[in-house]
Amino acid sequence: MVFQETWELRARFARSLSDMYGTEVPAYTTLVEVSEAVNTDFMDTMGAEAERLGSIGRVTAERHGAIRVGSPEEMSQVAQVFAGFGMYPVGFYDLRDASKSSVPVVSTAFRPTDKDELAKNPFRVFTSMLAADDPRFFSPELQERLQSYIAERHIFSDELVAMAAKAAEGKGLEEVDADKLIELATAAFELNDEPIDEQWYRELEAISAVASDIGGVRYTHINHLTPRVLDIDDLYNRMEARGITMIDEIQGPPDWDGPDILLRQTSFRALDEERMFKFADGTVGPGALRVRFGEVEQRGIALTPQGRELYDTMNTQVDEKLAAGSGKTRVELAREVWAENLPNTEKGLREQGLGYFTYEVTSSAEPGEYDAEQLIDSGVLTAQPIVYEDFLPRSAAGIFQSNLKDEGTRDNEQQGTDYDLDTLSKIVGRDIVEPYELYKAQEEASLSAAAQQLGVTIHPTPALQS
Ligand code: OOG
Ligand code: NI
Repeated sequence: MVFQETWELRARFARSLSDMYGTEVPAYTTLVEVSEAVNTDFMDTMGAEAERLGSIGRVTAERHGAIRVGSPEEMSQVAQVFAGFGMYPVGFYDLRDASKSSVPVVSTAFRPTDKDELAKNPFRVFTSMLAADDPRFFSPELQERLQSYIAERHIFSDELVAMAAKAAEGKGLEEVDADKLIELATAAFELNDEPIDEQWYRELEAISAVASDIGGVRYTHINHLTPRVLDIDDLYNRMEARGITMIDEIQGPPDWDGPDILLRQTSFRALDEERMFKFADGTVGPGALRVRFGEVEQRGIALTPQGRELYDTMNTQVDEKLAAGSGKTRVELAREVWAENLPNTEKGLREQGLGYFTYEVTSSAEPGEYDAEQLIDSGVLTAQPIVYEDFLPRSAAGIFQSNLKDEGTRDNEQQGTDYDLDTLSKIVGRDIVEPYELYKAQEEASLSAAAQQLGVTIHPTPALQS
């Protein structure tokens, strides 16, 4: 019997979902192939510098998934499943207001939180819960039907939840149990071919395609699986060259003359998928659905709260310039705004406290007190950027939105239901961590280890002063 540790379970789970999704959505396999080619070529051109934001081994295996659940109960169950794979909730995203289309969900991402676990396998799943109780989207009468429809389904079996709990408790599983866990967990996210109640599905779809995708069927499924590339502009062009139409723009930061920051994402549009429907007259037959798509991402440096504030301000400026109408595209304007506002070197980001880094000792120092930057300048320390492991609400809303056929409906006269990090934490059954706390703790730990090793005092970097 071979014991499989948590990270091995997580790596197997990611691989198993990827294999399953490749059979369901063949264009995903193309996306993975093109991503791998982009990464290999980028390595060839850039050499060691290519791995500054993650080893090629990690990046090649790296995926994020997206799933959508229907109720607090399902959210708490899925959290228990992910805990078995060492994936914990990080970040709160309210997509109801981040988008002009009707997207009635609140979300978190389940992911490893420890840097060594992330290095072994960083699988993360963006997980959205339907806000069925939000009166802006659902009338009291519909809300009741929707909630009882969802309450009757059983997506995560007791056996799956129990096996995941055993994995969480023992920090891994013996091989036989591990096989079972992977099998059950993969099946829980597989597309089910049970005929869909046409009337019910279309009733919800008229309000929001996201609502029908979640609450119009008796199962959940992986909505997309996203590989990571080292050069998303190259990927975008190669996909278009292959005749796969991508959404109009790459979401997030522009391609610019400076370090990669946060997260850039793009996707190809959801494809029509033939599924079986049960019609009002009792007959069963094929119909079209359009929910699943392919997404790809490039990751950059994690920003501090000040860095993030600057990012948001720059976005607002770009929006204003775009609205003012200059004939330039969003990306062209963004490049200009960035060049004016954001330092274009890692050193600049560090000095202004905008990004997070870890520090490594590369030579010795005289006893004394130093600023980290001083030690870097004199070759005692080297700095490594901390990669952004999370998501961006605006990009997430953009991804949802670009894949909806129409905007759906929402009644803004009604008062929306309150959700925040605390209410969602209670639902999840575990404290949702703020991303900043994890990055900050990592920078702090590396600086205090360096100080100890050198026998000196290092003053906190600007990133740790807020
Ligand atoms: C999730 C959309 C958000 C991302 O990468 O920002 C997302 C969904 O479509 O369910 O996956
Ligand atoms: Ni995604």
